[in-house]
Amino acid sequence: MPMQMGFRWYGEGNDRITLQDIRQIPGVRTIVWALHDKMPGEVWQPDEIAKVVNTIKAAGFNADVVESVNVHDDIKIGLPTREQYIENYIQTIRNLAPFGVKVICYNFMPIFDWTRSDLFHPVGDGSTALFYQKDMIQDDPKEMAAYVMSFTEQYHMSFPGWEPERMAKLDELFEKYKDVTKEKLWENFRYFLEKLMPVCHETGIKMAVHMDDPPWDIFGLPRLLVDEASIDRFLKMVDDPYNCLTLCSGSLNANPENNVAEIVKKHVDRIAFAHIRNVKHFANGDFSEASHRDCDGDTGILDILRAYHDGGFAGYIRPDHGRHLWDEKPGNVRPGYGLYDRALGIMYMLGAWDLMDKEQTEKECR
Ligand code: DNO
Repeated sequence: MPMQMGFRWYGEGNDRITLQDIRQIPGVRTIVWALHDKMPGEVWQPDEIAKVVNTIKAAGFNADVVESVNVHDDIKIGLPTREQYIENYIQTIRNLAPFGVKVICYNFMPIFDWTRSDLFHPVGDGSTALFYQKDMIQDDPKEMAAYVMSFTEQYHMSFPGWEPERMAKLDELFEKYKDVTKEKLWENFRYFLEKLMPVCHETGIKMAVHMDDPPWDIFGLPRLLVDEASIDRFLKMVDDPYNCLTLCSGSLNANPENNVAEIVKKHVDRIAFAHIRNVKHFANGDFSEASHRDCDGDTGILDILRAYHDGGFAGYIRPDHGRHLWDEKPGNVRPGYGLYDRALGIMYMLGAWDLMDKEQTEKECR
């Protein structure tokens, strides 16, 4: 099967972008979806799944990729209560399978998902983008959480991984994580995945872990999937074709030392889902997200696309965060998930892909 282009959609009533809008972007086959009102650890029920999947399919898309089924902190911490949460996760996988789901994207980051200091930072051309100011994300996690929660309160918009219910218990959560060293977290990760692999084989669903974003420890919390060596370790730790990656170019490349194209070449068979995002670095360690165009950032988007293409990538790909353009602003757009820049990103990626296809066909004909 060839690569399939996807678009993340937050669901009816939760996303201003409609499936009809997405239909007008050339080449999109897959809607990347989730039940966004579910807390980590809850079972996704068949009737709730059916409602969303039927809507997606009625609009002419497949619903092959879920992003995310979030992992309960007790599993990451390794508490005895993890057993029930793992059972629930397995039940969710079983409930998703009859609807044709092929890939579950998730992450194993302690407490916080992606972390940024400014969600609407001016890029310099009138647009805004997500921005990471290194010296602001050092000591006080509460300040960061309060900043993200201010958007939730003001605009009635909650962000996956930043559930207000969890953010309200930050002290308790930090206390629970205090003995979770990096090695302990790896061990808990292995435990979780080994329990899941049999049901993945049974249902044909791949587990595709997202990279840690940014790819370094924050607020004293360990982060695991940060570079090529840790990805190698992860894939070897549970060496199973259903234990896969959501390789996020922008997350990894926030560290300029990471060469994402090389990682793609090495592990293309274990990448179930590709997130393509471009990042621009600043000398002091700050970074800004950028358009998908190669020269607008430092991620090496064209080399990455070439590595996927020439490696015969047959998974799912989606534009990741885009800038906010043309009147997209706080209150009318989900940070990073506007319509326009992601649509432009798709056209850029498909342009490059079509050209590489054409070159290859011509070569083969000669
Ligand atoms: C950022 C996203 C991540 C991703 C989760 C997966 O915008 O790519 O939040 O969905 O880390 O669990």
